[in-house]
Order: sequence, then C-alpha cells, then structure tokens
Amino acid sequence: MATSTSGETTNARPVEAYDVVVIGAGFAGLYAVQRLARLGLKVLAFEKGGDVGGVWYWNRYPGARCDCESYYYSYSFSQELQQEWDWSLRYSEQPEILSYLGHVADRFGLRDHIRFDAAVTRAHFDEATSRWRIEASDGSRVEAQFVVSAAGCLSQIQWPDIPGLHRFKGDLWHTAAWPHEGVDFSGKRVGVIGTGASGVQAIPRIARQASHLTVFQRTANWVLPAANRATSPEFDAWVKTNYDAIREQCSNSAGAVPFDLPTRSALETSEAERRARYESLWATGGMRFFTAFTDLFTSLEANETAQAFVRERILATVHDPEVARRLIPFDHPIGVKRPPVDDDYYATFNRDNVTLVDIREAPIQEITADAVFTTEHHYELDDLVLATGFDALTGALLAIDIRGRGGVSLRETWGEGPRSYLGLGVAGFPNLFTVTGPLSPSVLANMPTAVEQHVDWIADCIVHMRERGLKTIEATEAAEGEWVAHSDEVVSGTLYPRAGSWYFGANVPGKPRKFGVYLGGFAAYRERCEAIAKDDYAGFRFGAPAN
Ligand code: N01
Repeated sequence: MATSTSGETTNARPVEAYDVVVIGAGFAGLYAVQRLARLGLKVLAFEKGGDVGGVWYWNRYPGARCDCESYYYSYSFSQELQQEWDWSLRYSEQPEILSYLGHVADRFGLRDHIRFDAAVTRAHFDEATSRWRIEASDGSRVEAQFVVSAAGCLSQIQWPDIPGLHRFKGDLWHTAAWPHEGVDFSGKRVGVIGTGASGVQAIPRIARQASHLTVFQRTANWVLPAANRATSPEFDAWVKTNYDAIREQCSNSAGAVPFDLPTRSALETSEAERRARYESLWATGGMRFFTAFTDLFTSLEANETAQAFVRERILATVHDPEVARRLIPFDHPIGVKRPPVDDDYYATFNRDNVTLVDIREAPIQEITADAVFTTEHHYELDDLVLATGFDALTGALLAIDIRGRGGVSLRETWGEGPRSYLGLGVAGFPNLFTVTGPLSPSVLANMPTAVEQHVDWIADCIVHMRERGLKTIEATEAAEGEWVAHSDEVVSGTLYPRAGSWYFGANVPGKPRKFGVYLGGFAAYRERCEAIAKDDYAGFRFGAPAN
C-alpha cells in the first residue's frame, strides 16, 4: 500500500528510482546489465520470461539452434568466460545456449539486477524531470534517467490470422512459445504451418516422432545444410588460443563473422570453378555459402548461379519430382530472405509419413476442431504447430506504450516505418537507447558482436554525460533523417527489395514496408559509431547540464 501525493491510499507500489532501466534479459539485456552495473550505475532489468535467455528462453521447439557457429556466437567481453566455456556442437542447440546464458548470469551476479515475469508495459518520458517513468506487468513502478531497450529483434510473436484457428481442439503450439516440458508427438497426426527457419528446424525432428506430419508451405525457402557436428578438442584448443584474432576478424567484417571474404565475381569465374566453389562451401555448411562470390547480393545474374546450384541439390535429394518442384523457391533470390540452415530438411520429404501441402496453390480456408481445410482437401490433425514467425525488428518495442517528448508515442512516430539515428536513438525520445535497434546492422550481423558494440557505445556515452553533468541525449531530426535516407539508399543497391521478407515487415498484415536493418556492413557501421562519439556525439543533442 502506498500514499499518493493527494494523500489517498492506493494499491500502487511506491516508485523506485534507478539510473538505468534495461528492457529484456537475453544476450543484449544481460550484457547491458553487466556493463552498466560495473560502471557503478543503479541498474534494473525487466524480463517478461521466468528466467534469462530471451529468444533462447522462449524458442524451445525440437531442433531449435543457432545458424551462427557457437565459437563466435558468444560473448567476447570476458577472457575468463570464453576460455572456460566449452561448446559441444558446431551449432549448439537451444538448451546449451540457454545454459550458457544462465552461466553468464550466475558468473557475473546479474540475476540480482533482473526482475523476472515482469514485462515493461509503459515507458513515458517526463520532460519536467528529464527522467523516464516505467511500469511493468508485475505492478513495478520505476523512474530512471535512461532506458536501454534490449527487447530483441525477433521476440514479438506473429500469430496467423486464419479463420477458425481458435476452434482447433487439439494441442496448438507456436514455435516461439514452446512449453518447457517439451511436447511428445508420438503416434500423433501433426500439422506445421510455416517453413521459415523455425519450421525448417522443427520439421525433421517432428517427422521422426509423429505418426504423420503435414507441412503447410506458403513460400518455399532456400535451405542450406548446417553440416552440424560435435566440436573436436583440437578445434576447441585452436579457438581458445586464437580468440583475440577471431574476435578482431568479427569486428572488422561486414557480418561480424570470422569468415574469409570473397574476392571474385561469380560472373567472372568459369562454370567449372564456380561449381567447385559452391560444392566446397555446401560441404562446409552454413552461411559461409555466401562467401562464394562478391556479387551474390548485388547482381541477379550472379545470384542465379547460386540458385541453380541449390535447385540441383533439391532435385537430387527429393525423390518425388512434384514435391521437389514445390520445394524450389521461385519468387526470390537466394539469401535475401534469411535462408534457414539445417540438416535433413529436404530429405525429410522422402519419408512416407510426411506430406507437403502447397498453400499458395491451394490456400488454407479455415481450421476446424480437428482439421485444416484448404481449397482442395482437408487434413485431419491431432496437433498443430505454428511456425509463423515474428513481428520483427519493431514489434517488441511497439508492444510497449513508449512516449517521448510532448507525450508523442513511438507507435505514432514510426507510423510509416521505423526511424532512428544509427539504430541507437530516436529523435523526440531522449535517453532512450535501442540495442540492435531498427536501422542498425542487428540481425544481419552476428548478434553477440553487434550487442557488445552497441552496449559498449551506450556505456561510453553515459560515462561521457556523467563526467560532464549532462542530463539528456537525443538524436536530432536532421541526423535521423540523413541516416534513414542513407540506410534506404544502401538497400536499394542490393537484391533485398526483391523479396517480401520480415526485414521489410512484409510478413505482418498492415505493417508499413520499410527495410529495418542497416546493410552498410558491421565494420563500417562500427567505425562510424566510433567517429560520431569522438566528434562529441555529432548528430545527437545534449540537454542542459544538471543543477
Ligand atoms: O519465421 P519466418 P521463423 N499462413 O517469418 C509462414 C530467426 N531464427 O520463426 O514466407 C500460412 O521466417 C511464412 O510464409 P511466407 C531467423 O532470423 C533463426 O521461421 O510469409 N503461412 C513462413 O514460411 C529467421 O529468419 C533461427 O509466405 C504463414 C513462416 O510462416 C527468423 O528468426 C531459428 C502465415 C514464417 O517464417 C524468423 O524465423 C529460428 C499464414 N497466415 C528463427 N503467416 C536460427 O538461428 C506466416 N506464415 C537457425
């Protein structure tokens, strides 16, 4: 019970004061807490889940794992941490990544700063005090000088709007809200809607358990083999000896990954050499496939050589030519929609207990208590899995009632798509930092590297302000406008606009079409952020010194 300023007794909790409120306790939130608390700041993180982990806490579907190799999809901030942690697989699975994040939380004493089962519901900037007033779903009321959003790029679930979905009487799961106790599909007739990265990972595992699996595919995706395997002691030792150089390579690359860069155009390479290069990278596995040539993302003709190679692989793997035809993408170049990385996906369609239904040719009309009806057939099911993705990049932030100067909401400000300066700050929203925010390299960079770069920049900025007694920092509209225009220009020089992807918000009905990721490359972006900080945070405006 608390007493309000008018003297009334209310059930509202008293307002607590912090220096920084962090939203989320995944990769980004954990590092933000670690880094900012180490500066001596009073930090509180709100996490809507019951524990740390972010996407790795929620996405527990069978087969969930990362499409970046674990040795670099990990924090670099602590020598001890990177030397003491061993990954069991080249691409570790969700339980191992989650236990890594739990270990980080324990090792650095981060849990004391985190309030779990508490989603931030509102954050309003109070112009009179230049502080944020924050409320959370557990009744917490907090005020803080800074809000650091680490709410995640792929954390707001996108539920499909399919007539009758609510009437389905069997078990209904979304890959991004998977039950902690797991799901046993043995003896069940299961349907999966969605063939993005989540569906592609789950489908082979579910097929091995279910009595029958029906896959409802709206858009075929280009799927690359992971070539996943156990890590070897030799590789582990090599990584640990060379970690500094590996991290350095990440820092200086376009994707924040330690890959050797391509030097040749696909079009200036002979057919035989080109094939050899694709074959070798296909065997290597994963996203390294795109290091084949320099022009795969800028020249349709070059990209078509890669498409032709993968098309052949699909035809060689899938026995039924009609099923193979349906699995071959026809509407977008390879790579410009996030290509799922998995093993056994195409071969899974050779199993007798798997049916592929093309719902572009015969769309789903409705879902009843026990079946999915398309325009051609109906499919009786015991369980239904939705692998329908996320309201990406902006969804998690817009789910919160965020208001900046003049009470203007972020939703209104982003009414025509996200606007941001560097993906770090939004004009009109002082002291709000967005880790891997829209229009930063985010999902097109290796996330832990991108997270560390952003959090370090934010921490340095806060130190800079504290040393000078500055109260607020805010992106100027001019700098923001220039950044948005620059980001758009970079995208227009690539093949990305040729796909209706979640990068553009195209998967969410009614969402404005705006490419939400900065494509100028992580290394160049990092250098620009550093130069801006050195230039007294050019493009940002500082508020009056505190009294
Ligand atoms: O989501 P998606 P995701 N009716 O949006 C279909 C990361 N991730 O969760 O393409 C029928 O890619 C939709 O069809 P269409 C990774 O960055 C990483 O799979 O819109 N179908 C599509 O097939 C990834 O890109 C990892 O025509 C509907 C699917 O559902 C991102 O998360 C693992 C539908 C959604 O695919 C998102 O992946 C998992 C409807 N109403 C995720 N609505 C790794 O690290 C949607 N679909 C490997």
